[in-house]
Amino acid sequence: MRTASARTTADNLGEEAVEYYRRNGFVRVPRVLAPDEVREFHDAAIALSKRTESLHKGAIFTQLVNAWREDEVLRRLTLHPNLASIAERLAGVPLRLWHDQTLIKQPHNQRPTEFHQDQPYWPHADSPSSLSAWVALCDVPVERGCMTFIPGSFRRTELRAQNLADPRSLFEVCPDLEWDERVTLPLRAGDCTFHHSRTAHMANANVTDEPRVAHVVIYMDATTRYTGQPHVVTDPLDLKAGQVLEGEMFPRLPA
Ligand SMILES: O=C(O)CCC(=O)C(=O)O
Repeated sequence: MRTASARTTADNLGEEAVEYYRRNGFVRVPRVLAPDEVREFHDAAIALSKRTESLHKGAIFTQLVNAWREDEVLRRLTLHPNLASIAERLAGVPLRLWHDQTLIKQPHNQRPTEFHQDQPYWPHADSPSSLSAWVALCDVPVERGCMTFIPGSFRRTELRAQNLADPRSLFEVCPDLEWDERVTLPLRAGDCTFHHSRTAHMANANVTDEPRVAHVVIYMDATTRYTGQPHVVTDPLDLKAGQVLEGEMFPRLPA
């Protein structure tokens, strides 16, 4: 058991963590949630996965998008002021919620999430600082599917979308990234990694007997405009290309 110590907040997060994030495009932040919160959010994520259909239909993960709209407990996690305050300190600009997703890798799922950048999937213009908080709701050692990042890859802003089901996709789009350093970050329950939306990342397969339960809160620059590109979050909304993504679906955070 890990000994209890203080939660990390935006106020006590060291300046070296902020500098590390700005240099590399990701950072590990321990203890963003208290242990009793982790248990409550973990159980809510598992319960939601039993009553909701996964958006992803393959074996990579069970993907529950905009869980905060479906479940009051997960809503508190997605809108969590501590997560949002740390995200804002790292990004250094005002943020909004873009969306969340609960991602569960089932026991022995056999499939990694392959290297990709997030931003090319999104219908976003004017969002240079968007980032994700990937929160571990259980212990996530390497064997359960923690994240691996390529430092500095967020500077590759020109790349077309990569396929997270194809292990060669990122390296076909950008061959030189194949030879860059990779950093793998196991997490204890309640820890978090933050990654910039252009940071190339992957997650291992879960080869353990327990599900890997992660909840990802995705923040965008408060000024982000809609491009009209198809996306599951924006398709049902009556939006016009060029408008700022704002309103109740995209609240300012921290509130
Ligand atoms: O958790 C995973 O398997 C992948 C997560 C991911 O790609 C993301 O949060 O952007």
